[in-house]
Amino acid sequence: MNRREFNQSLLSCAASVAFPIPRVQAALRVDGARINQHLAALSEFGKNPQGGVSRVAYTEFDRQGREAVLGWMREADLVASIDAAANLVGQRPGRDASLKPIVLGSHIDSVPQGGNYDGDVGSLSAIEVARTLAAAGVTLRHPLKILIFQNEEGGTIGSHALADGLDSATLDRVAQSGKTIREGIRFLGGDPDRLDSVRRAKGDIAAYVELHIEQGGTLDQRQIPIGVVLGIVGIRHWDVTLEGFANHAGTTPMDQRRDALLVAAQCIQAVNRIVRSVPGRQVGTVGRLRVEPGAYNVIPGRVVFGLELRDLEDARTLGFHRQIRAECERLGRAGGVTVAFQESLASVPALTTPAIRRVITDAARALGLATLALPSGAGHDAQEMARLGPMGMIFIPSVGGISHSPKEFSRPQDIENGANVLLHTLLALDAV
Ligand code: HGY
Ligand code: MN
Ligand code: MN
Repeated sequence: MNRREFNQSLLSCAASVAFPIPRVQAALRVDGARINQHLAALSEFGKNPQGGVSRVAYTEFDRQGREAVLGWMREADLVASIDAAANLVGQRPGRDASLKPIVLGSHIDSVPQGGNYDGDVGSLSAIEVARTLAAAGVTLRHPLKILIFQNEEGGTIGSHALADGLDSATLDRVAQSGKTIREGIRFLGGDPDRLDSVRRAKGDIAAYVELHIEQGGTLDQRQIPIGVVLGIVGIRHWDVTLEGFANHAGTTPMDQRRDALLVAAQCIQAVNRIVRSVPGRQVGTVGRLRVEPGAYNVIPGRVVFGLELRDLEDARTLGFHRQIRAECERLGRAGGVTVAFQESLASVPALTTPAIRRVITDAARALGLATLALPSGAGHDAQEMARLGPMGMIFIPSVGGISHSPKEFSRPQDIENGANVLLHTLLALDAV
């Protein structure tokens, strides 16, 4: 079956669905080849020799990638700008200026040694959706806004600026790049002294929809092309500081030490034991560890490790935290080491809007694509945007369930499918 026959078959299928959009719009499709070309071009900014990218927020690579995205926004006939929080903004008026905007978006910053798809697929697909509408001469009823949020990986910072503002503790926090968030916002062309200008309130948007790779393996294992997200986990981070006593490694007997790293190791074991002690999808990770003074011949006197806990219910996350903290304090007393927890991130879980889930499911079905409803184990800007209005998320498969890795990969056809579902979800939401 050639492409024209394929589209004709889909058109008849679309007509059979209770789809409130005009038939000519039902036939619209994105240019999947262009999305995949832009993904390849974006992957050059921060490219790693082993594959993937280190396009960490607030680095020169991040800034260069953003410049490319601003250019693609303009090619899509969007008015492109940078807001005070340093988010990239692409907008186009609708036929009815009294309506609130429908927002599409995601991010293009990556973790160190990350992949070429996390955030990038949703960002470039959103721009392609706008370009497809412009090329077809379709003006939506609602204003269209595309937001590429800054520093999603550092704690959904750009979207948090809209939904809840950024307090001084957050602005002064040192990000992965080594810049403070305040310095990073300036570096990317924002103005941390004018953050009030980006603050939004509940009801300021008509809807937010984000396309993203699943980052887990469910869709790939079950060979289902589209995921309809049920909800997004909450994520909490703590910096755990252990203070023992640095001493000579050769002259200090084993039973007279206050070894901060030994107790930290016992605490990390406890994190794993406690999080796995009850059934559920909760996860707990220690991904960062700093040992001082960090020499072969000195007993570690000070250790700081980063604790992350995630669950769809915040109360469960806080329950695990209480158990872990009590156990670490007990281990500290036994080892002559003090233990202090300092919370550094708290993003609350967000359920998606059932009506938008139905629209996404119908859009996929009209395109002949099977769907599966599933939760997101990854955090997203969408959970911040859920504070401002109805929210939905569309997933496409991550091959092997790999993400935050140079081996992260999504198939070009899956990317095109996801972008078409995003396009038809937007058209359906605009029609209501
Ligand atoms: O860490 C996350 O869950 C997301 O990829 N930032
Ligand atoms: Mn992401
Ligand atoms: Mn990520």
